[in-house]
Amino acid sequence: EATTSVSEKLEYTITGIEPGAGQTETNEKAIAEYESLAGWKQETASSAAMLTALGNAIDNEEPIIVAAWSPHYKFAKWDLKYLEDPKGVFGDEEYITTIVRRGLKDDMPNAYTILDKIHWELPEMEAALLKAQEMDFEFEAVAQEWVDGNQEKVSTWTEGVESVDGTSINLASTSWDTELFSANVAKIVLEQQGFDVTLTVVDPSVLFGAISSGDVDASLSPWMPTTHGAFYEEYEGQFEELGPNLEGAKIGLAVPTYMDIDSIEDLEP
Ligand code: PBE
Repeated sequence: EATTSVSEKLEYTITGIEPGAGQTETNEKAIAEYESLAGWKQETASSAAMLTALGNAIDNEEPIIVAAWSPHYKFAKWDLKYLEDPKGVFGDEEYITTIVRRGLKDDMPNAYTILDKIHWELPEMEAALLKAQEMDFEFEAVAQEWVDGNQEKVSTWTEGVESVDGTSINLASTSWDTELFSANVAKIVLEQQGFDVTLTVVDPSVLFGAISSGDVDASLSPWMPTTHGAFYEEYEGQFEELGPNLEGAKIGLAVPTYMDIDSIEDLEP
């Protein structure tokens, strides 16, 4: 049977990403919950390794099943489809939210106001991610170019906010493209406002604790409600959520469109 041979060819393996990604847990959950994935495993390494494996498979029209999320340039670069997830393990729509440490509003009202206003439309973010690919993922430069080209939008974030004189603020980001872009834009905008910004890249597991302890002032990186929901719950009440900076994100398992399966349930244990 065709689907059996696909699963066999895949050696019952999902090509995953970083062990510390929120989605790595979600993939394990899918493996545990779907009968069609009984006996499957995910191989974790990095997003870069997953993308290399995906590109190689597509070059050779071979089957592959990967941990996927959007926004991400892979959907513009290749013809991919998310596998249907009838059990809803990967949730429906995700949003990316901005969180800050408690007390930030009183300590740094100017930064708080700006962070609260930073928001992207999905097509805008997708365009920025394509640009990043062209610019070898030099996110500082990509963010600077975006800020330079979008002064009108930036001014809606900073309107009426007084400048400061070198106040230090610590931002943290996870290591994925959307987050690196948004964090670098936030850094530049806060620097324009006179802040001395330190940006640190951390794992999602570290992020919520660092904000909760006050070591980090703010982050625009959490994916909710599914991807980082467990971390969010663990620290709930110990940080402040300012709300979505991007809506319409998604995570799931994806395959090249030439593959003859549409659902996680089309796979074979
Ligand atoms: N991601 C992209 C991350 C968050 C952003 C879905 C790969 C994760 O923690 O899984």
